[in-house]
Amino acid sequence: MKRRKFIQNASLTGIGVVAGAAAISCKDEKNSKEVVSSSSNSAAMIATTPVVIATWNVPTSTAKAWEVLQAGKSALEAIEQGCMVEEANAEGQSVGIGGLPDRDGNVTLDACIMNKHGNYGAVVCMQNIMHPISVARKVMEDTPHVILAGKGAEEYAVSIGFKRENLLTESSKKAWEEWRKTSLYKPIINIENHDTIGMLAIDKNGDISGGCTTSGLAYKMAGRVGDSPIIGSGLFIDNEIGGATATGLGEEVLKTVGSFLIVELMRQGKSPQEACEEAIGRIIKKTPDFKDFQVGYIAVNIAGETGAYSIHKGFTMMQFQNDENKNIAVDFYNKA
Ligand code: SD4
Repeated sequence: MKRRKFIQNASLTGIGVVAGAAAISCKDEKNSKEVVSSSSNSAAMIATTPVVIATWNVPTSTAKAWEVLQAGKSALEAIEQGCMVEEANAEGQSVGIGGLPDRDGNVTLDACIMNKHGNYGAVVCMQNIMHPISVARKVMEDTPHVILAGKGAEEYAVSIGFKRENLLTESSKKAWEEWRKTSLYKPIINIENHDTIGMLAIDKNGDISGGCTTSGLAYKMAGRVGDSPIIGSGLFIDNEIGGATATGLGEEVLKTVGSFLIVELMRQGKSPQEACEEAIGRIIKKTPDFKDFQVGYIAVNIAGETGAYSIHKGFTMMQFQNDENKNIAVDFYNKA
Protein backbone atom coordinates (compact mmCIF):
# COMPACT_ATOMS: atom_id res chain seq x y z
CA MET A 1 0.00 0.00 0.00
CA LYS A 2 1.31 3.44 -0.86
CA ARG A 3 2.23 5.50 2.20
CA ARG A 4 -0.14 8.26 1.21
CA LYS A 5 -3.00 5.80 1.03
CA PHE A 6 -2.04 4.31 4.38
CA ILE A 7 -2.05 7.69 6.07
CA GLN A 8 -5.43 8.52 4.63
CA ASN A 9 -6.83 5.22 5.90
CA ALA A 10 -5.28 5.80 9.28
CA SER A 11 -7.01 9.14 9.57
CA LEU A 12 -10.33 7.65 8.65
CA THR A 13 -10.05 4.92 11.23
CA GLY A 14 -8.93 7.38 13.86
CA ILE A 15 -5.54 5.74 14.33
CA GLY A 16 -4.19 9.22 14.67
CA VAL A 17 -2.27 11.25 12.25
CA VAL A 18 0.62 13.50 13.05
CA ALA A 19 -0.33 17.12 12.65
CA GLY A 20 -0.43 18.48 9.15
CA ALA A 21 -0.16 17.25 5.60
CA ALA A 22 -1.58 13.91 6.46
CA ALA A 23 -4.88 13.17 4.97
CA ILE A 24 -4.92 14.81 1.57
CA SER A 25 -6.50 12.36 -0.81
CA CYS A 26 -5.48 13.13 -4.35
CA LYS A 27 -6.81 12.22 -7.72
CA ASP A 28 -4.88 14.82 -9.66
CA GLU A 29 -1.66 12.95 -10.43
CA LYS A 30 -0.95 15.24 -13.39
CA ASN A 31 -0.54 18.41 -11.39
CA SER A 32 0.85 17.05 -8.14
CA LYS A 33 3.51 14.82 -6.62
CA GLU A 34 3.98 12.95 -3.36
CA VAL A 35 6.37 14.38 -0.78
CA VAL A 36 7.24 13.64 2.83
CA SER A 37 6.71 16.59 5.12
CA SER A 38 9.75 17.31 7.26
CA SER A 39 7.64 18.67 10.10
CA SER A 40 5.25 15.75 10.37
CA ASN A 41 7.23 13.00 8.65
CA SER A 42 4.12 12.05 6.75
CA ALA A 43 3.44 11.87 3.06
CA ALA A 44 1.28 14.27 1.15
CA MET A 45 0.59 15.26 -2.40
CA ILE A 46 1.68 18.77 -3.32
CA ALA A 47 0.95 20.75 -6.44
CA THR A 48 3.73 20.81 -9.01
CA THR A 49 2.04 23.32 -11.26
CA PRO A 50 0.62 26.67 -10.16
CA VAL A 51 -3.06 27.27 -9.67
CA VAL A 52 -5.12 30.38 -8.91
CA ILE A 53 -8.78 30.37 -7.93
CA ALA A 54 -11.02 33.29 -7.06
CA THR A 55 -14.60 34.02 -6.17
CA TRP A 56 -16.87 35.34 -8.94
CA ASN A 57 -16.07 36.28 -12.51
CA VAL A 58 -12.79 38.17 -12.30
CA PRO A 59 -10.65 36.92 -15.22
CA THR A 60 -8.32 39.92 -15.24
CA SER A 61 -7.52 39.41 -11.56
CA THR A 62 -6.71 35.72 -11.95
CA ALA A 63 -4.78 36.45 -15.15
CA LYS A 64 -2.61 38.94 -13.26
CA ALA A 65 -1.98 36.47 -10.46
CA TRP A 66 -1.13 33.78 -12.99
CA GLU A 67 1.33 36.08 -14.78
CA VAL A 68 3.08 36.73 -11.46
CA LEU A 69 3.30 32.99 -10.72
CA GLN A 70 4.62 32.27 -14.20
CA ALA A 71 7.38 34.80 -13.58
CA GLY A 72 8.45 32.55 -10.69
CA LYS A 73 7.25 34.89 -7.96
CA SER A 74 5.56 33.78 -4.76
CA ALA A 75 1.90 32.96 -4.25
CA LEU A 76 1.78 35.90 -1.82
CA GLU A 77 2.90 38.33 -4.52
CA ALA A 78 0.39 36.81 -6.95
CA ILE A 79 -2.43 37.27 -4.44
CA GLU A 80 -1.61 40.89 -3.76
CA GLN A 81 -1.28 41.82 -7.43
CA GLY A 82 -4.33 39.80 -8.46
CA CYS A 83 -6.55 41.42 -5.84
CA MET A 84 -5.23 44.90 -6.70
CA VAL A 85 -6.63 44.60 -10.22
CA GLU A 86 -10.20 44.47 -8.94
CA GLU A 87 -9.56 47.03 -6.20
CA ALA A 88 -8.54 49.50 -8.90
CA ASN A 89 -11.56 48.74 -11.09
CA ALA A 90 -14.01 51.60 -10.52
CA GLU A 91 -16.78 49.64 -12.26
CA GLY A 92 -16.75 46.92 -9.59
CA GLN A 93 -19.12 48.05 -6.82
CA SER A 94 -17.95 45.66 -4.11
CA VAL A 95 -14.20 46.11 -3.93
CA GLY A 96 -11.83 49.07 -3.64
CA ILE A 97 -12.67 52.22 -5.58
CA GLY A 98 -16.32 52.27 -6.68
CA GLY A 99 -17.42 50.11 -3.76
CA LEU A 100 -20.96 50.82 -2.59
CA PRO A 101 -20.94 52.86 0.62
CA ASP A 102 -22.43 52.19 4.04
CA ARG A 103 -25.78 53.72 4.85
CA ASP A 104 -24.14 57.05 5.73
CA GLY A 105 -22.46 57.27 2.33
CA ASN A 106 -18.93 56.27 3.41
CA VAL A 107 -17.00 53.62 1.48
CA THR A 108 -15.31 51.41 4.08
CA LEU A 109 -13.03 48.60 3.02
CA ASP A 110 -12.04 45.28 4.60
CA ALA A 111 -9.16 43.05 3.45
CA CYS A 112 -6.81 40.37 4.67
CA ILE A 113 -3.90 38.35 3.41
CA MET A 114 -2.29 35.15 4.68
CA ASN A 115 1.00 33.56 3.66
CA LYS A 116 2.55 30.10 3.62
CA HIS A 117 3.92 30.52 7.15
CA GLY A 118 0.44 31.07 8.54
CA ASN A 119 1.11 34.76 9.03
CA TYR A 120 -1.83 37.08 8.59
CA GLY A 121 -2.54 40.78 8.24
CA ALA A 122 -5.79 42.71 7.88
CA VAL A 123 -7.40 46.10 7.75
CA VAL A 124 -11.04 46.59 8.69
CA CYS A 125 -13.40 49.47 8.04
CA MET A 126 -10.69 51.54 6.38
CA GLN A 127 -11.59 54.57 4.25
CA ASN A 128 -9.93 56.54 1.44
CA ILE A 129 -7.22 54.02 0.49
CA MET A 130 -7.72 52.16 -2.77
CA HIS A 131 -5.61 49.08 -2.04
CA PRO A 132 -6.52 47.56 1.33
CA ILE A 133 -4.94 44.24 0.29
CA SER A 134 -1.54 45.97 0.11
CA VAL A 135 -2.03 47.70 3.45
CA ALA A 136 -3.00 44.31 4.94
CA ARG A 137 0.26 42.87 3.63
CA LYS A 138 2.20 45.72 5.24
CA VAL A 139 0.38 45.14 8.54
CA MET A 140 1.44 41.48 8.34
CA GLU A 141 5.04 42.12 7.34
CA ASP A 142 5.96 45.39 9.02
CA THR A 143 3.96 45.75 12.23
CA PRO A 144 3.76 43.71 15.43
CA HIS A 145 -0.03 43.45 14.93
CA VAL A 146 -2.38 41.50 12.72
CA ILE A 147 -5.40 43.81 12.39
CA LEU A 148 -5.64 47.60 12.10
CA ALA A 149 -9.07 49.25 12.08
CA GLY A 150 -10.67 52.44 10.79
CA LYS A 151 -8.74 55.69 11.25
CA GLY A 152 -5.72 53.87 12.60
CA ALA A 153 -5.47 51.73 9.48
CA GLU A 154 -5.86 54.77 7.25
CA GLU A 155 -3.25 56.79 9.16
CA TYR A 156 -0.84 53.85 9.03
CA ALA A 157 -1.37 53.49 5.27
CA VAL A 158 -0.73 57.19 4.67
CA SER A 159 2.35 57.11 6.92
CA ILE A 160 3.95 54.46 4.72
CA GLY A 161 3.16 56.21 1.45
CA PHE A 162 -0.35 55.20 0.39
CA LYS A 163 -2.34 57.99 -1.23
CA ARG A 164 -5.61 59.23 0.32
CA GLU A 165 -8.35 59.41 -2.30
CA ASN A 166 -12.10 59.60 -2.65
CA LEU A 167 -13.40 56.08 -3.33
CA LEU A 168 -17.06 57.01 -3.83
CA THR A 169 -17.62 57.13 -7.59
CA GLU A 170 -20.50 59.01 -9.18
CA SER A 171 -22.37 55.81 -10.03
CA SER A 172 -22.02 54.37 -6.51
CA LYS A 173 -23.12 57.72 -5.07
CA LYS A 174 -26.18 57.67 -7.33
CA ALA A 175 -27.02 54.11 -6.28
CA TRP A 176 -26.75 55.15 -2.62
CA GLU A 177 -28.97 58.18 -3.18
CA GLU A 178 -31.52 55.94 -4.86
CA TRP A 179 -31.33 53.50 -1.92
CA ARG A 180 -31.87 56.35 0.56
CA LYS A 181 -35.33 56.96 -0.85
CA THR A 182 -36.51 53.79 0.88
CA SER A 183 -33.52 53.00 3.14
CA LEU A 184 -34.70 49.43 3.09
CA TYR A 185 -31.89 47.08 3.99
CA LYS A 186 -32.31 43.74 2.30
CA PRO A 187 -29.36 41.86 0.84
CA ILE A 188 -30.30 40.57 -2.60
CA ILE A 189 -28.90 37.19 -3.49
CA ASN A 190 -26.16 37.34 -6.12
CA ILE A 191 -26.95 40.87 -7.12
CA GLU A 192 -25.87 43.03 -4.26
CA ASN A 193 -22.17 42.79 -3.65
CA HIS A 194 -21.37 39.99 -5.98
CA ASP A 195 -17.76 40.91 -6.39
CA THR A 196 -15.92 40.40 -3.12
CA ILE A 197 -12.63 38.88 -4.18
CA GLY A 198 -11.43 35.87 -2.26
CA MET A 199 -8.34 34.49 -3.99
CA LEU A 200 -6.12 31.45 -3.35
CA ALA A 201 -2.88 30.68 -5.20
CA ILE A 202 -0.25 27.95 -5.22
CA ASP A 203 3.13 28.87 -6.71
CA LYS A 204 5.81 26.89 -8.51
CA ASN A 205 7.27 25.77 -5.16
CA GLY A 206 3.93 24.29 -4.13
CA ASP A 207 3.41 27.00 -1.49
CA ILE A 208 0.01 28.55 -0.93
CA SER A 209 -1.22 32.03 0.03
CA GLY A 210 -4.61 33.74 0.03
CA GLY A 211 -6.31 37.09 0.19
CA CYS A 212 -9.76 38.55 0.49
CA THR A 213 -10.83 42.13 -0.26
CA THR A 214 -14.23 43.84 -0.17
CA SER A 215 -16.26 46.95 0.51
CA GLY A 216 -18.57 44.67 2.48
CA LEU A 217 -22.32 44.74 2.31
CA ALA A 218 -23.79 47.76 0.60
CA TYR A 219 -25.63 50.21 2.90
CA LYS A 220 -24.43 48.40 6.03
CA MET A 221 -24.47 50.15 9.39
CA ALA A 222 -21.48 52.41 9.96
CA GLY A 223 -18.69 50.39 11.54
CA ARG A 224 -19.98 47.02 10.39
CA VAL A 225 -17.25 44.50 9.59
CA GLY A 226 -17.95 41.24 7.78
CA ASP A 227 -16.14 37.94 7.44
CA SER A 228 -13.76 38.94 4.66
CA PRO A 229 -10.91 40.38 6.77
CA ILE A 230 -11.30 37.94 9.65
CA ILE A 231 -8.90 35.02 9.81
CA GLY A 232 -10.67 31.67 9.72
CA SER A 233 -13.94 33.15 8.47
CA GLY A 234 -13.35 34.93 5.16
CA LEU A 235 -9.98 33.25 4.61
CA PHE A 236 -7.74 30.55 5.99
CA ILE A 237 -4.48 29.07 4.73
CA ASP A 238 -2.42 26.13 5.98
CA ASN A 239 0.58 25.36 3.79
CA GLU A 240 0.43 21.68 4.68
CA ILE A 241 -3.27 21.32 3.87
CA GLY A 242 -4.64 24.03 1.57
CA GLY A 243 -6.85 27.09 1.79
CA ALA A 244 -10.40 28.34 1.64
CA THR A 245 -12.16 31.66 1.21
CA ALA A 246 -15.71 32.95 1.29
CA THR A 247 -18.17 35.35 -0.22
CA GLY A 248 -21.73 36.30 0.61
CA LEU A 249 -23.44 37.29 3.83
CA GLY A 250 -20.49 37.64 6.19
CA GLU A 251 -22.51 37.32 9.38
CA GLU A 252 -23.31 33.70 8.51
CA VAL A 253 -19.73 32.90 7.58
CA LEU A 254 -18.46 34.44 10.82
CA LYS A 255 -20.84 32.42 12.98
CA THR A 256 -19.59 29.15 11.48
CA VAL A 257 -15.90 30.14 11.02
CA GLY A 258 -16.32 28.75 7.52
CA SER A 259 -12.85 28.93 5.96
CA PHE A 260 -11.08 27.44 8.96
CA LEU A 261 -13.71 24.72 9.06
CA ILE A 262 -13.07 23.84 5.41
CA VAL A 263 -9.31 23.60 5.91
CA GLU A 264 -9.78 21.42 8.98
CA LEU A 265 -12.20 19.16 7.08
CA MET A 266 -9.58 18.79 4.33
CA ARG A 267 -7.05 17.92 7.03
CA GLN A 268 -9.35 15.09 8.06
CA GLY A 269 -9.34 13.74 4.51
CA LYS A 270 -12.24 15.47 2.79
CA SER A 271 -11.76 16.74 -0.75
CA PRO A 272 -12.07 20.53 -1.24
CA GLN A 273 -15.50 19.93 -2.76
CA GLU A 274 -16.74 17.80 0.15
CA ALA A 275 -15.36 20.29 2.66
CA CYS A 276 -17.11 23.27 0.99
CA GLU A 277 -20.38 21.33 0.93
CA GLU A 278 -20.14 20.50 4.61
CA ALA A 279 -19.39 24.12 5.52
CA ILE A 280 -22.49 25.27 3.63
CA GLY A 281 -24.41 22.48 5.40
CA ARG A 282 -23.42 23.95 8.79
CA ILE A 283 -24.96 27.29 7.80
CA ILE A 284 -28.15 25.64 6.56
CA LYS A 285 -28.44 23.67 9.80
CA LYS A 286 -27.93 26.75 11.95
CA THR A 287 -30.08 29.08 9.86
CA PRO A 288 -32.94 27.14 8.28
CA ASP A 289 -34.26 30.42 6.93
CA PHE A 290 -31.55 30.68 4.30
CA LYS A 291 -33.82 31.69 1.42
CA ASP A 292 -32.83 35.35 1.38
CA PHE A 293 -29.08 35.23 1.61
CA GLN A 294 -26.18 33.76 -0.30
CA VAL A 295 -22.89 32.30 0.89
CA GLY A 296 -20.29 30.74 -1.40
CA TYR A 297 -17.01 28.99 -0.59
CA ILE A 298 -14.05 28.06 -2.73
CA ALA A 299 -11.14 25.87 -1.65
CA VAL A 300 -7.94 24.30 -2.91
CA ASN A 301 -5.78 21.62 -1.31
CA ILE A 302 -2.01 21.59 -1.56
CA ALA A 303 -2.25 18.97 -4.30
CA GLY A 304 -3.94 21.66 -6.42
CA GLU A 305 -7.42 20.11 -6.37
CA THR A 306 -10.23 22.62 -6.10
CA GLY A 307 -13.81 22.72 -4.89
CA ALA A 308 -16.64 25.23 -4.48
CA TYR A 309 -20.21 25.28 -3.23
CA SER A 310 -22.88 27.85 -2.43
CA ILE A 311 -26.35 28.03 -0.96
CA HIS A 312 -28.09 29.34 -4.07
CA LYS A 313 -27.61 29.26 -7.79
CA GLY A 314 -25.57 32.00 -9.43
CA PHE A 315 -22.19 31.80 -7.71
CA THR A 316 -19.17 31.29 -9.97
CA MET A 317 -15.48 30.60 -9.42
CA MET A 318 -12.47 31.58 -11.52
CA GLN A 319 -9.88 28.87 -11.96
CA PHE A 320 -6.54 29.43 -13.72
CA GLN A 321 -4.69 26.15 -14.08
CA ASN A 322 -2.79 24.46 -16.94
CA ASP A 323 -2.79 27.73 -18.90
CA GLU A 324 -6.56 27.95 -18.90
CA ASN A 325 -8.46 30.81 -17.23
CA LYS A 326 -12.03 29.59 -16.68
CA ASN A 327 -15.14 30.87 -14.95
CA ILE A 328 -16.98 27.87 -13.54
CA ALA A 329 -20.64 27.74 -12.47
CA VAL A 330 -20.65 26.47 -8.88
CA ASP A 331 -23.00 23.73 -7.65
CA PHE A 332 -25.44 24.82 -4.94
CA TYR A 333 -27.64 23.53 -2.12
CA ASN A 334 -31.04 25.09 -2.80
CA LYS A 335 -32.41 23.16 -5.76
CA ALA A 336 -36.02 23.94 -4.81
C1 SD4 B 1 -19.21 40.74 3.74
N1 SD4 B 1 -18.63 38.65 2.70
O1 SD4 B 1 -18.78 41.84 4.03
C2 SD4 B 1 -18.70 40.08 2.47
C3 SD4 B 1 -19.56 40.48 1.33
C4 SD4 B 1 -19.41 39.63 0.11
O2 SD4 B 1 -19.90 39.07 -2.03
O3 SD4 B 1 -18.71 38.66 0.08
N2 SD4 B 1 -20.06 39.87 -0.96
O4 SD4 B 1 -20.07 40.18 4.40
